[in-house]
Amino acid sequence: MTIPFFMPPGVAFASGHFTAENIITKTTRSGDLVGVFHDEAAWRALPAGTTIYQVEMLPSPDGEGELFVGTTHLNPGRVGDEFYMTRGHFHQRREQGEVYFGLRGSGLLLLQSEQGEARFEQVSQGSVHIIPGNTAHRLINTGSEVLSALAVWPTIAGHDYASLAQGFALRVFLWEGEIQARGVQYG
Ligand code: PAN
Ligand code: ZN
Repeated sequence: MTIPFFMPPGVAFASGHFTAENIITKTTRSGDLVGVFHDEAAWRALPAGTTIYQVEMLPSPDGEGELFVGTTHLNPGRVGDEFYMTRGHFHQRREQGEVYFGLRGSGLLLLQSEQGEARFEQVSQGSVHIIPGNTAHRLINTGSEVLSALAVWPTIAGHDYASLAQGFALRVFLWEGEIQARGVQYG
């Protein structure tokens, strides 16, 4: 008997690019990241149209129990001394977690609790990151290649960017030729 089958979408694990119809893409440019980088003068000097990262996603149905699958491609580069990074967010539904898989490039996943405790996980090809609920997350590209990470998260999770208006408690810079993290002073 011939097995009836449906041809599922595919992902090239070397790059994170999907093969499917109706891929959704979103580009985040320097000009979209107001107030995200520490060195405002360096950020202003960068053309607003500079692509910092792109997300490609498979279309998914809405609703409880459904999942999104998407890849973030974060370019290498720095604004002043600070490495390119995603905006970062809590999920609107705070209890919802997410899984990231490192595919190429090298960088850091910055995780932060609602109490403001921050920590890093090293992202590289094959790394698996289980982001618990109630945890804000941001990717930082500390390498010289594109950093691509595949993510799976509940469609109901939503994104809350506003709660991080003050930013994360740690920033990552290239300082005297070394990758260094620094605590952020507020006030
Ligand atoms: C990811 C992120 C993606 C872009 O798909 O949305 O890396 O980062 P920002 O949303 O912070 O701009 C994810 O974590 N989804 O939940
Ligand atoms: Zn997320």
